[in-house]
Amino acid sequence: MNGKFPKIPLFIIATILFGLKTYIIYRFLFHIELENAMQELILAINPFVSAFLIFAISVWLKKPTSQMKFLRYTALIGSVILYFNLVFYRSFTDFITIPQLFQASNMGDLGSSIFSLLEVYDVLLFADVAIIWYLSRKKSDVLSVSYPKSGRVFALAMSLMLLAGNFFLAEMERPQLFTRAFDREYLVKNIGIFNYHIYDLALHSKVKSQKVFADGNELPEIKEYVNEHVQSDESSPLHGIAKGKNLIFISAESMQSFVINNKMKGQVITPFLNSLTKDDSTFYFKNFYHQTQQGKTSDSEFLLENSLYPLSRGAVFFTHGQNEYHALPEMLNQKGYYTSVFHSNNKSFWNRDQMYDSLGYDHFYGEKAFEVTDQNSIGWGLEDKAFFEQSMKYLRSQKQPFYTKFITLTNHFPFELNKDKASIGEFDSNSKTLNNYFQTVRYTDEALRQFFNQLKESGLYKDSIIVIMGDHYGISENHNKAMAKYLGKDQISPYDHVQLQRVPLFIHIPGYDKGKVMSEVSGQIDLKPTLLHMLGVSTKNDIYFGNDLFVDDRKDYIAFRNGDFVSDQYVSTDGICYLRKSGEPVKQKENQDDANKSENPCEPITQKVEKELGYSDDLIYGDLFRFVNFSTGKNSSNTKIK
Ligand code: GP9
Ligand code: MN
Repeated sequence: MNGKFPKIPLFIIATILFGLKTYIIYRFLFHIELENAMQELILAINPFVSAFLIFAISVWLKKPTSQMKFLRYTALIGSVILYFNLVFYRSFTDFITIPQLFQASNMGDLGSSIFSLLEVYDVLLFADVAIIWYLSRKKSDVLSVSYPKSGRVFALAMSLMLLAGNFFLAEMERPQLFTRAFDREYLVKNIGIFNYHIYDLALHSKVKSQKVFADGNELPEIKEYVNEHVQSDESSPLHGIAKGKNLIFISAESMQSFVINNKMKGQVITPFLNSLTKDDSTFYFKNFYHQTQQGKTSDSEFLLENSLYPLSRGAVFFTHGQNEYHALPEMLNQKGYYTSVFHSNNKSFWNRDQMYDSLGYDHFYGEKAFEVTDQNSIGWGLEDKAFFEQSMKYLRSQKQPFYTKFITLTNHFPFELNKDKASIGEFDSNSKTLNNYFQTVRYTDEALRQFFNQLKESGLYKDSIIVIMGDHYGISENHNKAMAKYLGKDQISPYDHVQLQRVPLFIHIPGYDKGKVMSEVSGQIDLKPTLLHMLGVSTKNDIYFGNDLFVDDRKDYIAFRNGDFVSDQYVSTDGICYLRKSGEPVKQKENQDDANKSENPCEPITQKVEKELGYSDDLIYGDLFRFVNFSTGKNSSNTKIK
């Protein structure tokens, strides 16, 4: 009987069985969204690649019994890891991260409901382990392998090649998958859950070790710098103007300033926002810049809530979601505010679920809080009009005063909209992206008008201030040619590119009548102190890198994450210093020698920018806020390292 058993090595059988099981779990038990055939393919391949990678290690074990033991225990451990993730997923629609594993509250939540998360058919998920276990015990003599060294090396080479192939496809499908690290679901669907855990472990260890070496001694220097060069003691004329009022903040997806008060083929693009620029109750900032990097929307949120810079690589929401912060929601909570976010997307996207906890939000209304149907969704999900409409019932029942952040979605790349919902035509250029953009921008503009009306109807309007901000650019450099056509230019110069990073900012104060268009150079880093001061909250002991937008004593530049900047007089980008008003490069003396190098007028500001970015990074990497007692402003030396 033994002799007739087909001689397929057990590590191959295990690869097939375990790979298949993993695929079934990915495909049918996790709700992973697959947008195209390529994603389907990657999802089908990666379970087998991971399984082969692990099981093929067994060929290095000489004794058949050791090989068999290795295979059955690896299959068991792998299955338990998968199953834990599945149970966790059923509760949180997310994958386990190392910090979450040690976060008592998360596991506590699971503890009470764990039995409701188990299904009878789950037993079947261990069928492969049972088969592998049985075969490894009964057929060890025929199913073990004894390869010469070359065979073993071949198996290893094969594992690595498969892995490289998988990573290559993943990188093709989702460029910068690893550096941007924006979503666990993307990672799992592209590289598999086991590689994801390894990645998570590596990231976690890196973050942890940077933290361990920080002890708070860096703080006095940073504080001294911000006190001297950034933060101002000047009191804002609008200090306390909205004391006790609700703060409604709207992050307008991919909204850039170039559409405001502008036309496309003779059609007004944003009639509602245009009307706000002329409204007495509104301050409109026309030289306001986004300062985001790879973390896109999440970076803009980070800037808003903390007045710290996002990181130059990766999304700080993802990499430092466990840090101690002293953020806008937390500070407003302390003043009796109820704080929440409305955003109809998966809660784990950009690691928002974790980060919002760290920022101190009371509640996050994610995708599940909304009724999303085929009729009311497109592209990234729920359309903005339905989003605001459906949010009203929650908003009305919130305890006041509240700070609520809304994040819109419809105006997201690739700017899709059903034709019957579009109020203006398309642009015509070689870029479908730019052609579509105007329609979705208009759609969001209409959704905002509708929301203002609903706020008025609900009675909330008069007790609130409403802030609308574009989160980051929508039209990237890839569309420069089309953009030049739209703007009537020959080309988009580096200077133009910087100017295109302007996003609109509106601060609307019902009942106020001295609003105007503000032309100061300003950026997302300025929001936290500005809004806190308007709500009458002191920022005396706080550490931040922006300025109140209504005081005169401001640092006169806005730093971008890559070290470029815009100041009152200059724009510095690509190592070239331009005059801000004219866009002309600053003429430097010819035959410049070392002595007059400092005559580049951008240079002193560049140095300040680098210093500031470095300090902000130090605060984040070292998780230094855990050493600060913000009620006294003193260092608290006895804070334990988390
Ligand atoms: C997704 C939304 C858009 O939740 O925030 O993200 P983005 O791609 O703009 O960062
Ligand atoms: Mn965005």
